[in-house]
Amino acid sequence: MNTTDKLNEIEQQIRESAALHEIDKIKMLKNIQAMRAQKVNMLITGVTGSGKSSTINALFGQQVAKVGMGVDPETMEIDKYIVGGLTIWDSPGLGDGIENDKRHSKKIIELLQQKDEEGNALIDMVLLILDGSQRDYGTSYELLTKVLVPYLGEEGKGRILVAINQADQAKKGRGWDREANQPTDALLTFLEQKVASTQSRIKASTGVDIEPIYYSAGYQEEGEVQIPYNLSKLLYFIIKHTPKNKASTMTLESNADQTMWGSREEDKQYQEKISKHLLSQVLRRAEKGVNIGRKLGANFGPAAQVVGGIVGGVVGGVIGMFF
Ligand SMILES: Nc1nc2c(ncn2[C@@H]2O[C@H](COP(=O)(O)OP(=O)(O)O)[C@@H](O)[C@H]2O)c(=O)[nH]1
Ligand SMILES: [Mg+2]
Repeated sequence: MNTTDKLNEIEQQIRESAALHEIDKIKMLKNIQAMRAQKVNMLITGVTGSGKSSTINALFGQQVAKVGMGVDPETMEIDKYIVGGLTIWDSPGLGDGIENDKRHSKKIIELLQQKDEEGNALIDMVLLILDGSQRDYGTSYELLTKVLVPYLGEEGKGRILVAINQADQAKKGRGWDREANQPTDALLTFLEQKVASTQSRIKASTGVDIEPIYYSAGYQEEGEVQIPYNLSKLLYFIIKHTPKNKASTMTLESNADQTMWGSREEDKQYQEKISKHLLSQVLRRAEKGVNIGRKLGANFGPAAQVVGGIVGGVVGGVIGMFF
């Protein structure tokens, strides 16, 4: 089901629900109308091989981007994927040689300067992917310093998310618990240190405080499959770095395959946050005083409980486990 179908289904179930007040229904249907029209644009960048395509596929469906394809530098265009209301721009970062770097920077700068119909910046958020198996992020720091931070503008700084992929390969595969698909404690410590040093390097070179997160997009190769790690966390941080009213599109377009989103306690906490964000967008201004509390229960109004059930049932995937 695409976003339009999902929203139609949610709308219909809200209309037909005997448990909701008419006034609340009208407000929610208006919210859904606004969500339907909402377009969101994200730029994914990072050195070739960092896992941009794999990440796009893990987040938004396995068929979106081609994995393991280097770009042809001569004809280099920024790849563009349209997933319903979400447009993903996929561009290599720096590190492909002086000439190519110039071309890539120019294309990214052009994109960052593009405006939408309302005259606002077209790009809503930027995901910079670092390769966790590498140690030197010099070219990515340069991209941040010379391109992303200056051209996103002052208020755009909060729109940059730095994410370290291939957490499983951070120590050449050592310390990765394949059974549990998560790092051992030793690797966790290593990853935390990597985050801290990356954060201070970014601060030193750009003056901007950006706290990276780590994850693994996973891979599928010759019958071997490794599912993602911390993907729910990644989606939640993407949402957090996107304008609030636009981020629901990302959840609605996210991978319907529930197994991708993980079932550890930490995964569930992020799934809960993602669920509440989407629910709050449907409930906006409806049910006066509605409080998206810690749990669906005492703090939730009756409408929120009903609508949570409807939304969770229709959207499934990353939020299917919460409601
Ligand atoms: N082990 C492991 N391999 C990964 C991960 N993410 C991507 N890869 C592999 O890294 C290679 C490059 O990935 P790709 O998504 O094409 O990178 P891109 O050039 O940035 O788009 C492919 O062979 C992927 O299967 C990961 O989290 N763990
Ligand atoms: Mg790619």
